[in-house]
This record gives sequence, C-alpha cells and structure tokens, in this order.
Amino acid sequence: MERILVIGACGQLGSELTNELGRLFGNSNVIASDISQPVSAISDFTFEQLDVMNADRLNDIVKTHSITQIYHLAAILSAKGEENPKWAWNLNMTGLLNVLETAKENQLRIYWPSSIAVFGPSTPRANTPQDTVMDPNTVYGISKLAGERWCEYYHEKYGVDVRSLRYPGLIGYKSLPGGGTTDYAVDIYHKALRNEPFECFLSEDTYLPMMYMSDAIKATLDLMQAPADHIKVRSSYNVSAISFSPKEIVAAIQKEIPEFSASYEPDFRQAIADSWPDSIDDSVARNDWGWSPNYDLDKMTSDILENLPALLSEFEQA
Ligand code: AKB
Repeated sequence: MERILVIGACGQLGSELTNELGRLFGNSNVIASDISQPVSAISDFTFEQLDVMNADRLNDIVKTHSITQIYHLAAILSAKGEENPKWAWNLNMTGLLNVLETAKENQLRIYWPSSIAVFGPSTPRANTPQDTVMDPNTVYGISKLAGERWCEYYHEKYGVDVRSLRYPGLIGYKSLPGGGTTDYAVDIYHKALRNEPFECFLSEDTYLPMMYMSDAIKATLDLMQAPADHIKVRSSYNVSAISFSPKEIVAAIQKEIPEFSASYEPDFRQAIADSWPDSIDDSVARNDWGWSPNYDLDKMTSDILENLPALLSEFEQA
C-alpha cells in the first residue's frame, strides 16, 4: 500500500498530479502539502502546511502519515530565480537535500523534477542528447544540474530510489504557472479566449521544447511505476513532446480563433530562452521505460480552447 506526500501540491503541476495520484491510489493515501494555504483544486485531500526548508517538520509529516513516496515539486523557476538568485538556490537545494535525507532514513521512493534549464549556451540546440555539454547560466538551471548530481549520488551511495525527468515547458489550463520562461504558452490561451491581443515576452521565432500537462502527468506516473531495474538514469531523463515558436502557437490558435493577434516585445527572458535547446532527444526514456507523448500542438490547442472557457471566471475571481 503506497502512502504518498506531494510537496508543492498547490502549484501548476502539483494540483493536477495530486488529483491523478488520488485516482490511482485513493484520495486517503495522498497527502497534499504546500507552503501556501490549500487551493480548492486539492480540497479532497488531507493537507499539511509545509515549508520544505524545515527538515524536522518534513520528517514529522513523513512519520505521522507513514509516507512511502514523495513527489517533491516545490521550486523557484527560471525567471523568478533570476530576480533573487541566492534565495532561489537556497530553496531549490535545501528543499531537495531535506527530501533526499528523509528518503534515506525512511526508505522512500522520490520523484523530483529537473528541467531543460540544465542545458546552456554550449549545449547542442537541436535534438539535445541525454548526455551532452551542460553549462546552465540561470540560477534555476544551476540548481537543477546540481540537484541531478545529488539525486544520482543518493542513489549510488545510499540506494535511494529517486527518479527524475527533465521537463520542458509545461502547458496546462487548470491553473496558472508562476515565474517560468515558458509560461507565455499558458497565458496566451487566456488572452485568446478573452478576445484580447497578446504581447509575448519572447521573439516570434524562439523555439522551445514544451509538453501538455496531461503528457507530463503520464510521463511522471509511468516513470514512478516502472520497475526499478528499468530505471538506468538516476540523474534525470530527457523527455520530449512538442517544440514550437510563439509564431506557431499563435497560428494554431488562429485556426480556431481567426481574429486573435499577437505582438512581440522580448525582455530579459529572451536570453534565458536563447540558452535552452530547441528540441530534445528522449530516446533513452523511450527505450528504458516506454515513454511516448499523446499531444501535438494542434491537439493540445483544441483541448485547451474547449476546456478553459468553463474555468475563466474562476481565474478572474482569484
Ligand atoms: C521555466 O520556464 O522556468 C520552466 C522550465 C522550463 O523548467 N517551465
């Protein structure tokens, strides 16, 4: 019987993953936690307020709820991290080390997301391989690369069953992301459905690897449920689904909302995007545990434009 703790359950990925874990394992076996107050999307779950920097509180929650697996999602993303680098480093690293330590003490399975932000300006941009040059130049990317090394270290030295994916930009419609460079590809749908023009903070030809939320959840759960001997990479796996530029997502939306328009005003996030790959080679994940995505740009766009309208008024009230 698995007992699962989600850290960062109020976030963009956390709220959807918590509900999916509840469907798989039963809501009573999933404990949601976050530094902030619980959001309505996770109201069906036991909630524990947790600052992951507080190792004692984390250990108490693990013991009280007989936790067997942790999904540690709390992190400061790329754009926000650049505003306060030391704070981002401290939170991203101390949080992960606290989780790895409690995993070691309590024999837990851990999921921790890495990111395409581990790559940098000298990394090959097209079809970036699993093993390649990594020279991140954002504090977020540096913390993710260091985190990958720590995950592999805890697996090699202490046998911790830690598993990780290098997420591309994640696009969902059920909640708003915060602080990422790829987040324009979420905001754009809100503008389109409100019949407002969109001003993009990246230039129109900036390609980035992206993934629809439902594929991200599938990748995460497939990885966590794969037999341990299939998991050959204990740093983090490349996973890929779609690559597109702002111009292409605008065109995909215009197929359904022809009057939608966008303009381009690149800001400091352009340099971050320019340091990341255009597309990712995920053949190692496909071979090791059978990864394959379901959504391309058009299919994702149709799904969002169909389902987001029912939620728009909730976002306005929030
Ligand atoms: C970000 O833009 O910071 C994140 C990421 C690619 O990890 N979405």
